Amino acid sequence: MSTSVTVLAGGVGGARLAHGFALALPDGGAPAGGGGLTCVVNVGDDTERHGLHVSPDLDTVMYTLAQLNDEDRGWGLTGESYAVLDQLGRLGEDTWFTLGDKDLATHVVRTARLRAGVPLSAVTASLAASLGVRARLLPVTDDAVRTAVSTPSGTLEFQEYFVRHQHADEVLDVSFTGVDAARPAPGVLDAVTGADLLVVAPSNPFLSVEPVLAVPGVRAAVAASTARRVAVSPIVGGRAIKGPAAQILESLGHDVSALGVARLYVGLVDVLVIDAADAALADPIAALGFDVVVTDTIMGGAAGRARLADELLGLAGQR
Ligand code: FO1
Repeated sequence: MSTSVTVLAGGVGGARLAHGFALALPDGGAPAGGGGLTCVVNVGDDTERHGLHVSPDLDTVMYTLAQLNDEDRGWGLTGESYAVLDQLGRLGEDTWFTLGDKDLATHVVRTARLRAGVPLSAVTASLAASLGVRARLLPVTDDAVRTAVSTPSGTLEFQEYFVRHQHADEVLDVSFTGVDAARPAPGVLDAVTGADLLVVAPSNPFLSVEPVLAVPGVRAAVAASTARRVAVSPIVGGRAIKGPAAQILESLGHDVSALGVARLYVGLVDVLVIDAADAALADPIAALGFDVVVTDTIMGGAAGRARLADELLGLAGQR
């Protein structure tokens, strides 16, 4: 029987590690005999553009698992063109959120199916299957949860903060509109409690991981899980691998280091995986009660992702 792995994922870091597991597990992580890969993905970044529902983190994971993603940017599809966006601009629409022609097809189909009453989890499953994804891809919730970022110049909708303002504003607070009334999507709680290995991806703790944990029932399911629970630090050598995690740690008063990340995950996971560049932090992190694994966490290409996933698979069953 193959190991069952559940990854709590945000955008690019989550997608790359999920891809590693899809490469390391049999049949691309397809569910079989209780094993396989499930990705539970943040929807706080979801947005409405030009009347279409866009789910950036779900799409980043889906395109990466389908090996269709733009590897340089980390998001979107490879080989894109922008004829529709150009024309939208000519018609007076804001075009700061870059939607490629092929990517737009995903949003058209998703929006049509949502409007017909199909839940986001079912829409996601069918989109992922159409693109050849074998692993299970679950939005953390079918309900509308939206991340709002409070900055000195006011509260911004997530993509306004992230893309339009290029995450340059100081972050004073992060909140999740709609989260109190949200319910976990079908399959999410079972995937969290029943996995052999539960992995918090090297995603932004405040913008990507917290909106997953904040959905009522999810944090408790992590606490009750019989899985070996592992987090991979998104901070290496005092810098974020990608995105604004370092600035946000600093502006919210945390240490900008793997130790600062570890303090956020006390009581949530058993093992903290840190990069070899941060080996000196292994002892202080262990003193917080974690088992610490020091390894190469920079997942450049497919081989690096599969190697890290393989190493994490070795941790399953050690609880
Ligand atoms: N990120 C950008 O930095 N600029 C963009 O114009 C942009 C467009 C975009 C369109 C579709 C999509 O699925 C993702 C897109 N992203 C873009 C990425 C996205 O804003 C972030 O990576 C995530 O929300 C953070 O995890």
